[in-house]
Amino acid sequence: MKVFKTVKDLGDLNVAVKEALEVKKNRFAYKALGENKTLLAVFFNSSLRTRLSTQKAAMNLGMNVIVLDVNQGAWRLETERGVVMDGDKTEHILEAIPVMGSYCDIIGVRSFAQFENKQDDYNEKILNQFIQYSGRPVFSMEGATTHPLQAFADLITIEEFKTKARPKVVLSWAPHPKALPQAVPNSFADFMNEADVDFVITHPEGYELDPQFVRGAKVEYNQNKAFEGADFIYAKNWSAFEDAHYGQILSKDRSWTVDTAKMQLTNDAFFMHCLPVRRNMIVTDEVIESPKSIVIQEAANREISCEVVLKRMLSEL
Ligand code: AN0
Ligand code: CP
Repeated sequence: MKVFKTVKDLGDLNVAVKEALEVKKNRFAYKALGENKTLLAVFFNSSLRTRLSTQKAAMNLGMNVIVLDVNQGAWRLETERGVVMDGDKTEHILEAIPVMGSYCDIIGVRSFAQFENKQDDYNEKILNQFIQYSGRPVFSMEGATTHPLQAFADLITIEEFKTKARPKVVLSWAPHPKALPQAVPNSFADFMNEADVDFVITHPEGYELDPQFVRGAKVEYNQNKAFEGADFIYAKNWSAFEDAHYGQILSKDRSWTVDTAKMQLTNDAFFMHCLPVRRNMIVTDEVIESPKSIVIQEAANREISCEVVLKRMLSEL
């Protein structure tokens, strides 16, 4: 594996999930694979889970790890080619990326959507420059449009908790005070469309996601109706994708907050969220603290999803 951005990069999803469950049984089994190999994890944005789980996965594989927070201590980077650099940006990303590549064997990049230019975001302008110019295998630690390590961990979690062959999985929009990217719901849809689940997306009108990720999934605008018979509720906020309102907040309607009354419409569903989550906006205290909430187990599986990706990249170096 040279690149990890979408579900396609994993190949057969059943094989990938089996591999993940094997890795989870003995996460130190491949410790020799990463000997004298270095992971560079580059963060353009904040992180708790990705930062820690990625380092842990690399350490499980015997790798050395360097973490760079671009906005804390590195030079300010120019990302546009052809500009006269007479402003506050000291270094161009076209030098910075190959330099970073020279110190490591694999690179992880977190670079969120900036909501300034939809095309730049949906072309993964920053992440793709790392792929093009670093000379190293590159994986997304949440790019502008996808968060595949999260969705892979989500799928592993659903595999572990499901009690029927084909569970009903509902991705539900929920309110949030700030404009958030579509990366998490895009990747969740991307993975669920490939998995053996009955997948439904529910959101207010205007929050339609990119059709390349939604594909044939059912979209139900009535949240209560969508929740009926669900085995997993996956809550997440996202901002508008459509051109006219790209990156904007169209609604903060708290009637979409996941509460106990809504969970009672489901088939005693498990509650999932990628975290970080705003309580009593996205989900009530009661639901997230209930025994059906599996958000902590879900976050723990981030170590496993990342270990599978690193293991595959290491084995092809
Ligand atoms: C980010 C997002 O919604 O993409 C990261 C989630 C993993 N969330 C926030 O910025 C709160
Ligand atoms: N779920 C997730 O990616 O969390 P962080 O933003 O804390 O890494």
